[in-house]
Amino acid sequence: MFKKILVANRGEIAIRIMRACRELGVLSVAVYSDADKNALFAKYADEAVYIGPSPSSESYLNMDKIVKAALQTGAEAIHPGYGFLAENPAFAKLCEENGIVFIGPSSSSIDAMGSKITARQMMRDAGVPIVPGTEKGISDPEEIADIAERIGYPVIIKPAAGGGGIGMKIVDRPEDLAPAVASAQSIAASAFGDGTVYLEKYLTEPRHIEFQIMADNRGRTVYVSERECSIQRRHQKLIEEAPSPIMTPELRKRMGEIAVRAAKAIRYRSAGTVEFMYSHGDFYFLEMNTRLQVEHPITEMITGIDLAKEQISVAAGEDLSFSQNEIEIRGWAIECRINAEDPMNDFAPSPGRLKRYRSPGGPGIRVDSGVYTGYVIPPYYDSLISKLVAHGRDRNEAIARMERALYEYIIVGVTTNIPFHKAVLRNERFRRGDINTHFIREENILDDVKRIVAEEKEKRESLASALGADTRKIAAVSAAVGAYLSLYRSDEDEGEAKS
Ligand code: MV4
Repeated sequence: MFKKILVANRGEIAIRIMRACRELGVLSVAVYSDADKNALFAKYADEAVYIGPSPSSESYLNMDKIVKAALQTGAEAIHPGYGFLAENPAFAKLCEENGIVFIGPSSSSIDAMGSKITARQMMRDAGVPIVPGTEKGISDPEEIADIAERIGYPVIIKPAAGGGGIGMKIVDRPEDLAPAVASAQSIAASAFGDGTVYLEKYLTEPRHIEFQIMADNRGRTVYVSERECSIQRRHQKLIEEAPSPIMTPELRKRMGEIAVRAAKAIRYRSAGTVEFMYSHGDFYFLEMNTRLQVEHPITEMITGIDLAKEQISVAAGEDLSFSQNEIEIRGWAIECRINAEDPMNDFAPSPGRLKRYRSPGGPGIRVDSGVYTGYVIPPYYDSLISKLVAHGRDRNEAIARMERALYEYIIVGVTTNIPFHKAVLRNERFRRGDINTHFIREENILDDVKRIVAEEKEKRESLASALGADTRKIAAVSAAVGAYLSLYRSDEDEGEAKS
C-alpha cells in the first residue's frame, strides 16, 4: 500500500478520497487554490500545498504544478477525483513519466474512450450493442442523406470529441439534415477543436442506466450493479438511484456482462462506468466514464463496497477484494445533488456565505460535503454543496427518508435547489419509477418548484408575523421547534441572534 497520496481535486470528492486514505492508513496531501484557502478539504488533509490563483486553469488544471507538489511532498500516487484532470490522458501519462501512480486507468484506456467514434468502433468490435449509425466521421452530404434514410428519422448528429450534449443536433426531416450537419461541425470545431461529427438513430425517450465496473491489474473485471440517472437537466444529473427501477436479475446479468466486455476491450483497470441508453427493452452503449463518478455513493450504499478504497488498493497493485458472485444488493439508495443554484432562475449559480448550515442525519442518511457554517462557496467552481444520499430497505423507504432529510436540511445564505428535489420526490410518476431523460420537462417540474417555494415563503412569513419579526425570539422558538427552523432560510434573515 502507498504511504502517501496527493488528491488533485477539491470540495466533497477530495474529502471522500482522503477519508478512504485515512481508513487505509495512508497519508493525504491536498492541493488548493486562493479561493480554497479556507476550504474543509485543505484542513482535512495531512498536508496542504498551495498551487495558485482561483481560476482552475491556473490551479486544479495545472498539471506541472500538481506533479511538482507530489514530488515535493513525496506522494507516491495521485488521485484525480472527478472533473478537472480525471479524464485527461496527458495527465495520466505525465504521472507515469514521473514515476507517480495515477489512481485510475492507463492513459491509453482514457484515450480510447475520448473519441466517441473510436469508442463506438471498439465497442462494436467487442460485441457491445451500439445505437445504429455511422462508425466514422461524416462529411459528404449525399452519403449522410443515404445513411439517415437507411436508419430512419429522427436521427441525431453528434461531435466525435467532447461530450455533455454540446453540438448535438436532432434531425426529424431530410430537408433539415444538411444545415444541421454544417452547424454541428462548426460548433464542434470551435468547442473541441475537432469538427468531426457522426450520425446515430435518435432514441426518443431513453432511460440513462449506467453500470459501475471495477478491474484490477490482473484483468479481473466485475460489474458492481447499476445506477439509474435519468433525472437530469441539460445533461446535468440531479437525482440518481440504485438499483434501476426497471432492472431484473436477468437483465442486470446481461447488461453487466456486456459492461465487463466493454471494459475488457480497452484493458480497463480501476473504477469505471459504462453508460447505456435503455429504451423499450433494448439497450445501447452510450459512453464510458474512466473515473470515479459523482454518484458512486449510491452503489456503495446498496453493495457495502467502498469504491474509493478499492480503487486505491487496486492502484497499489492489490487484487480486487471481492468477486462477482460475492456482490449482493441490499435495499435501495437515492442521491440528490444539493447545489447552490436557483431553480426559479434557470438554475443560475448562487455562490456566497453559508450563514446557517445544518445537514440532516438519522437512519439511512449519508451526506458527502465539503462545506461548514460560515464557509463561503466560491464562484469559480461547480456549485455542489453536498451529495445527500438516502438508503432504505426498498425504494419507498429510501424516498421517505430522502423527503425527511430534505425537510431537515437547513441552508441559509445561498439559494439552493432543495425545492426542486422536493418537487421530484413527491411526483407520482417518479414514485412509480416511470422516468426517462425528459422527465423534468414532461412533468413540468419547474411549476411544482414554484408552488413549493411560494408555500414555504408563506409559512415563513406567517411564523415571522406570529413572533413579531423579532429575530432573537424566532431563533429561540425555532431552536425549540426544530421543524420550523428549516423554514427559516430567507436571505433577509441574518440568522445569528446577537446577544
Ligand atoms: C442520444 C439520445 C438519443 N438518441 N443519442 C446526451 C449526452 C450525450 N452524451 C448523449 N446524449 C444523448 N444521446 C441517441 N442516439 C439522447 C441523449 C440524451 C441523454 C442521454 C443520457 C442522459 C441524458 C440525456 C438527455 C438528453 C439527451
